[in-house]
Amino acid sequence: MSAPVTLERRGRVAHLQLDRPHVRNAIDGATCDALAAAVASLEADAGIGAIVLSGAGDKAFSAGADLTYMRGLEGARLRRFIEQTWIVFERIASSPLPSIAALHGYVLGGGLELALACDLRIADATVQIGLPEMGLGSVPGSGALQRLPALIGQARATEMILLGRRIDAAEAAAIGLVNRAVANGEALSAAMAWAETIAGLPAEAVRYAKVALRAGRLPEVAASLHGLVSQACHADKRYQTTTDAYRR
Ligand code: CO8
Repeated sequence: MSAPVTLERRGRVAHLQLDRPHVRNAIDGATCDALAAAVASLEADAGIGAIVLSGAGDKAFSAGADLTYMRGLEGARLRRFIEQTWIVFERIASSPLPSIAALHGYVLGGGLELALACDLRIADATVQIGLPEMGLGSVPGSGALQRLPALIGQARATEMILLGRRIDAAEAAAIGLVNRAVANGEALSAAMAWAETIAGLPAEAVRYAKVALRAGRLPEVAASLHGLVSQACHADKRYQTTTDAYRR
């Protein structure tokens, strides 16, 4: 059986690809395990500075949770799988490595929730983005309830969750669900270009920027954290070199 996720290193960028195009890159337990293992190995690799996530084939980034797989699970095993998707997606969101989702075709349900766990999203003109869970008698259980309102606001998130309407790239970019809309077939190359830029930045500064962006907005916490973060980044050799050059 072929691996559900492929991993390719291109310089300092790792390209992770969901590789189940025959089921529109639907996500099952083995896919979650493979994603978690890949992220862990990349974090241990000092040569990697950013991750790009995409889906194989021309039809979909991901059509969401593997419904065939889910139908074979009951009770605690079903609950464990949903919990597993939540944990793996949160693992990606909280990773010190920044991640960019390159989206094309169907980006549905758990597929959108995986994309929401990434730091940035780029969509090509073929995307159809939506959350069909409510129509299946379920709720988005892998992070959309938490991440979507933070990204596009409560009202729009509620609309997407309750109505399940699919949106296109232009609308997704207009509401901030994706950072950029690009032409058909260009999401992966655009994401790789951004990833190369980010992977070339000082890793510590990127790591702390991610921590600070995710941290609570309490002013006291933000102020202290900002002090720690800035101090740590200013201690970086590259910053010293830049400021020395500025003084000369
Ligand atoms: N899970 C498993 N198999 C899938 C999935 C999926 N999510 N999506 C597509 N496939 C399979 C199809 O069964 C089909 O298999 P086969 O060739 O053996 O018949 C193959 O992929 C190709 O599918 P289509 O022929 O339908 O391909 P199209 O390109 O015409 O259509 C669509 C693609 C629109 C994505 C369509 O396949 C579709 O609607 N898929 C289901 C999308 C969906 O509802 N996903 C689930 C979202 S909800 C979620 O992720 C959280 C879990 C919710 C809990 C639900 C409790 C019951």
